[in-house]
Amino acid sequence: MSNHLTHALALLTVGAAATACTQKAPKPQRPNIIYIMSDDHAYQAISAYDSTLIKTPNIDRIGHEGAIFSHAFVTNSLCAPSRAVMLTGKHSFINGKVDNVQRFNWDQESFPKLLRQSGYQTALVGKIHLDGTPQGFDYSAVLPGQGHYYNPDFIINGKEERIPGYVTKITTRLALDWLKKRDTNKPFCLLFHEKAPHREWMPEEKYYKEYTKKEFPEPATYHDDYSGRGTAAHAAEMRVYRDQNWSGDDKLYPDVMDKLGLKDPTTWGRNAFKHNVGRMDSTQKAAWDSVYKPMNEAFEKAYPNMSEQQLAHWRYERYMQDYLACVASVDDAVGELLDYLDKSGLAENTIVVYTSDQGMYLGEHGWFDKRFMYEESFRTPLLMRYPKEIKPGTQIDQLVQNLDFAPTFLDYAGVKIPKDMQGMSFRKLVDGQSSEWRDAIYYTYYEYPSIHMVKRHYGVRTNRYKLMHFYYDIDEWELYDLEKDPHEMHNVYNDPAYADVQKMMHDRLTELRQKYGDSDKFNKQYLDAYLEAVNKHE
Ligand code: SGN
Ligand code: CA
Repeated sequence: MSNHLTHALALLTVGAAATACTQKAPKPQRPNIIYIMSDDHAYQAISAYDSTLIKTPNIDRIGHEGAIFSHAFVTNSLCAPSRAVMLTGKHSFINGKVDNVQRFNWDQESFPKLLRQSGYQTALVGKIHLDGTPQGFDYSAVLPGQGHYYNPDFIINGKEERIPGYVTKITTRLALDWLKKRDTNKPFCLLFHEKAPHREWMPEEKYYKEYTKKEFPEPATYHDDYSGRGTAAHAAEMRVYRDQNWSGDDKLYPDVMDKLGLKDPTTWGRNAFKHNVGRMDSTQKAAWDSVYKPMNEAFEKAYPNMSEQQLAHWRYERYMQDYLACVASVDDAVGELLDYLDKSGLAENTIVVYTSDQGMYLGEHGWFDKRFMYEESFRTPLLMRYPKEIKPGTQIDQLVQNLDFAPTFLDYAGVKIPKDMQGMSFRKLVDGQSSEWRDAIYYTYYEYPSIHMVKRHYGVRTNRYKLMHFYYDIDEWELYDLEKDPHEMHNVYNDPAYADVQKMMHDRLTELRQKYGDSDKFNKQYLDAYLEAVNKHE
């Protein structure tokens, strides 16, 4: 055989082998990803964690059919920073979005961008709370800023329109519409972000009708006097019985407030009430009045004879009724989405995550809101289902953070995780292949002075201990033994019995600050930029 012929035959063989190869081993099917995140949803209000307050059968389903995380945390307990961490897989001081005020740079790398580049279809529906045009999505339908509960405006692929109805239902409909019209030849990643149950808790009609009749037990620490802790807890302005608005939060009508001589801490509450209720059409408003008017009348009658304790209880119950009613609609939304996955045959190959942008105080320590590194706001719910890899009923107790989402999703999608992402993929942890994991997590918080007056702080948490440093206008350290004091009522910093622990926790803190590249230099830089931005705004 001539050399030429041998060569041609060889080429033919290689070609045939290559074809056979592509036919025999098709690229493994990559999983779809649905990342559901609601806003300010406390784990205390998910029955898979605690069924005292509410039953959330649909959200629970994700955990029962997959995994529930008992120690999931954020790195910075505030809306916009949390979302920036989730997208970039980097701490706030690295991605630059440290508070709700300073700008987010959408030009930086994010996991949706990387998924999209690798052939995924990507969509973002609902609240994102990051200024600028979202990047990395084939489709985006987002609420401007905080968004509204009733007849909300949406920016759909750059165009703003008002959509009649209730926000949780609309967000679900938009997400389902996108899923139905997507290209079925490609895997997809959907970020499905609910506005609810963010303040000022305006529930859907069927649920305010139900929940305004319910009673709720106060948490054990509702009347905390903060004597076991430092200045920061005293100074925070987030007490349900003192700092909520009678109008926007409690839903008292302005004329009732005037008759009773009640004033909100700022004019914001009354304006918010006017704007929120003012968006309703006449049918929505009539339904609202049919429930909230009698409630106002009953309160007007009872108020003169109410003790301070009774009033504090009434305000706690008002908070819980509206907050939990908003959660009930979110649970319905999750149910609709899971049903769709079942019906369309997508359930098996779709990763479904349920989480919140942070935790929330539901009256613990007397508070609402978040921001602190104390457990209720530092922790966040996390449930995850992926029938192909995760065994039903899995419980993960390791310390995971929202920092880990980006690398985890890239790992599942078979996309290389950029070296500068600071989180870790928890894929092996959750499918039981490995239990190797970190044993300490790092936290930073910056937005002060600001609404709720939670002082700037950073800290470290291990499985048992937590060390925090409050700085800027104070210089105070707090140390908690979470095993002996799970409600964090006794700061043991400088307690001789904890001298060794204190030293060990300082070492851990230094180590983590070095590892993630944080320093006082960043604290100063972001403080200056914050003050400048706030002053400009005023
Ligand atoms: C609003 C709320 C605050 C809340 C921030 C940030 N007030 O300002 O209570 O802390 O949002 O929340 S409200 O009367 O306007 O609702 S975040 O989740 O977006 O970070
Ligand atoms: Ca939030």
